[in-house]
Amino acid sequence: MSKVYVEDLSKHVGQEVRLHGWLYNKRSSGKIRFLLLRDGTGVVQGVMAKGAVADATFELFDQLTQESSFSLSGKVRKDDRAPGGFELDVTGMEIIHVAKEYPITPKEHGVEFLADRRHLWLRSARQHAIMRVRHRIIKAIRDFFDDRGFTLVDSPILTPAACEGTSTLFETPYFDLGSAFLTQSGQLYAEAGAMALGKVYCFGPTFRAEKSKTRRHLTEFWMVEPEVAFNDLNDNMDLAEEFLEYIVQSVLRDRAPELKTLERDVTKLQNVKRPFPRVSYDEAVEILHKRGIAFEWGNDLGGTDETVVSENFDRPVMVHRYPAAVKAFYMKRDPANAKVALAVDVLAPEGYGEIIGGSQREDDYDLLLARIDEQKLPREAFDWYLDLRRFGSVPHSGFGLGVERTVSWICGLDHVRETIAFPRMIYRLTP
Ligand code: NSS
Repeated sequence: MSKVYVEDLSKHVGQEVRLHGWLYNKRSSGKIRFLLLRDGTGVVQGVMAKGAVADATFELFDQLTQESSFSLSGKVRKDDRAPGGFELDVTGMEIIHVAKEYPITPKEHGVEFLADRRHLWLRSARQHAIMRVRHRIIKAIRDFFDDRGFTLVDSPILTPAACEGTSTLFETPYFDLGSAFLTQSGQLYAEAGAMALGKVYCFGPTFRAEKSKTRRHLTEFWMVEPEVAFNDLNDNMDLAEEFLEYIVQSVLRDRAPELKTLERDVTKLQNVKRPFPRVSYDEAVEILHKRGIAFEWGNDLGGTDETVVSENFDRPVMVHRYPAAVKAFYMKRDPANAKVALAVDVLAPEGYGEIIGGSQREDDYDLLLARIDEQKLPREAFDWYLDLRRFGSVPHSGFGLGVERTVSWICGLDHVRETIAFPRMIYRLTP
């Protein structure tokens, strides 16, 4: 008898198969027992009739508690009324492990209660759907760059210095060398990669000791960062919009059932097609003023400001040319206006805020050195980075996309804590 997964049942109609999984639910009606088996690829109902199995097997039903592990053998039958389209006429069953009383029941649980049991919560249908969408997004990210001639050059996680400001660094002792810092972004190393390989990306976990306790902030999150030699800010925006369209359309195509489980309004995602609107920071400030918000030129856009700006559009909006003073040291100033940096943030629609941050990089040695000094960054730690401006410097650009914020937006979630299997936030390090 072949060992199969629920997702493959369509290939085995009329055949006798064996499934392994966990008890999702059960009920009995007269001489028939119904068992819902979930195996990670789907859920199928097993129908066990008295007389169709040995009496001892029929009695086993009573021992099965929620989340007990077991195997079912039976004949696959097509049934259009069944959730997955198939049912199993059970001929045999074996219990693998009887679960203790399972803490997560179909009733409503508080978020903290569930977060404390995240290792079990992942078995729930909603979480299962989110993890499947996340995986598809990550695959789309890799496929997009791999298909376009980018080389993956991963950046180190233990680093000697800050990339995105010194206030959110996680520090750890490092043998005789003093302190190491968990990376906030792989960008500086990706720039070195781009000078060697032209088009590169790095993709890995990044860390920010963010004091922010919001629905958009994690202390550990995954970021993908493409970096391209000879790309200017416009090329960078072209790449970002093609990339986001590709991700969203891939998920729409391949994860429709999951989006349905999540009750996501997919019409909002179908709009995510190029070209995306591009507005300058100045224009964004005007939008805020028109909406009666007392926003001062020179400040960074806050979460609420981003929401107000993005409400004007039905797809992601690219806000470019921010005041240089609120942006990172490595960004190139606009030759037409030294007050602004050649930066771009992509704001997701529906109030999801910034999902991409990027820029054209400062490629002039003297200007970059001046910025490092201005921001009181340690020169020695950046000497290797300055080398990129000493030896064949070229215009180049890149950006970083936060995976969790993207998952949150595409799934339509309230909080990033559900977008990653084991979220890390200022107030949560467990499980
Ligand atoms: O700080 S960023 O805006 N930009 C960078 O780190 C650049 N060095 C990227 C680059 O040009 N290569 O962060 C990029 C994205 C941002 O838009 C969010 O989507 C995400 O990273 N991000 C976060 N996600 C979750 N939690 C936190 N705390 C967080 N911070 C940034």
